[in-house]
Amino acid sequence: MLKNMDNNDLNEFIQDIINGRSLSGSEIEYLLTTNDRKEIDKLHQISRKVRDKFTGNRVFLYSFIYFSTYCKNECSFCYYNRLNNIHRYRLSNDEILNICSSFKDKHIHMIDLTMGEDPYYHNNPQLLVDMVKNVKKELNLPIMVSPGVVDNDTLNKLHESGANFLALYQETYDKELYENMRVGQSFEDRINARRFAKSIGFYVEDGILSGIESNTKSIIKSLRGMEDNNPDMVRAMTFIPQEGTPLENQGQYSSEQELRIIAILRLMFPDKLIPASLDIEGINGMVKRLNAGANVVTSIIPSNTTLEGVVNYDRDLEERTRNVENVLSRLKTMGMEPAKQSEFNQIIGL
Ligand code: SAM
Ligand code: MD0
Ligand code: SF4
Repeated sequence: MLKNMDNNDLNEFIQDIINGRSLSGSEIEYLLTTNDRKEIDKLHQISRKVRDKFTGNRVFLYSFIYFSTYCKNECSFCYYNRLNNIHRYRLSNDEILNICSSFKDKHIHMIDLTMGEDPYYHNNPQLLVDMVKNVKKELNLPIMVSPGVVDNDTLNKLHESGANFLALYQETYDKELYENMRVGQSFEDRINARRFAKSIGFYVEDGILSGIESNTKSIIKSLRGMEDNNPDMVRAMTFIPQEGTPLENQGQYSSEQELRIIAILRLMFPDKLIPASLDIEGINGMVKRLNAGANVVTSIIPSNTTLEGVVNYDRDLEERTRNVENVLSRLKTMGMEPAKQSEFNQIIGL
């Protein structure tokens, strides 16, 4: 499909994508399944070019604060599901604000406040609302919240208190697969929470897991499902089996498929935010994802904390290297640089 295109054809294809040409089902299927290395390399190259038309060599940086790892849910893929017998923590407000103050003037464009569906907050959402207010006061930066599914009243209050972005990943739009992943949770409630958030002015991130019992058809369904809901940010994350979970022994997948999906996402959502998460393979993984067309680096964590990630590739490592300084220096070697805060603010309507 791509490898036989000469430079003119490629430029025309890129221009069509930028002008809103959508990929057909069979094109997506081909790009997901071809084993031809030249095609895959071309796909990545085109995706970078499409990205560069919108955000050039500039990258957005989100720092990640997983402030409570308690959770009432039983997601079969997740280390923090309530049945897993693990060490958990819930940070105090002061601890959270201290971490926030360490991000001052560090080129961080947004703070992601993430939690498990911790009953402490879910039964008293005002605590979450107050925390958002405090973080806003401390840093005056855009805030992403990743609280799981919360009710509309809480979404309203979070937005009024300064939360700008809601991250809530469907994981899959294949309903049968969803039921095996987000065990006991409503498929529709999750979609509706995202839709309501968008309707009141939140920017919204959706995402899917790559490499989890899925076949090409279900991946296409998921890509289309995300498209239908018009998210502002879209992600694919490689499923990494977690100790103590029902899917613990479900093989370790390579990130190749995620990279391909990132590149396809860039063609489907040319001007949207697409993250390169540090949580899966650290800084080297960041480079691969940016080279596949991503334009955001997420899951930045200071080196001197015991904060957890979600997949947490560095859970057992002695040294944590996914701090903002390392991100910045690696971006430089790639010829990329952090965007200005004003560029990010413009994207999220500030
Ligand atoms: N508890 C909230 C929720 O579930 O929406 C917030 C946490 S959410 C940001 C955690 C996300 O990390 C999941 O939605 C999933 O996409 C990803 N994740 C969790 N476990 C994972 C795993 N084992 N491998 C890859 N991604 C995983
Ligand atoms: C990441 N660990 O970007 C974070 C997380 C939640 N909004 C994001 C999955 O990898
Ligand atoms: Fe809880 Fe979120 Fe993990 Fe599901 S993905 S078990 S809701 S922390």
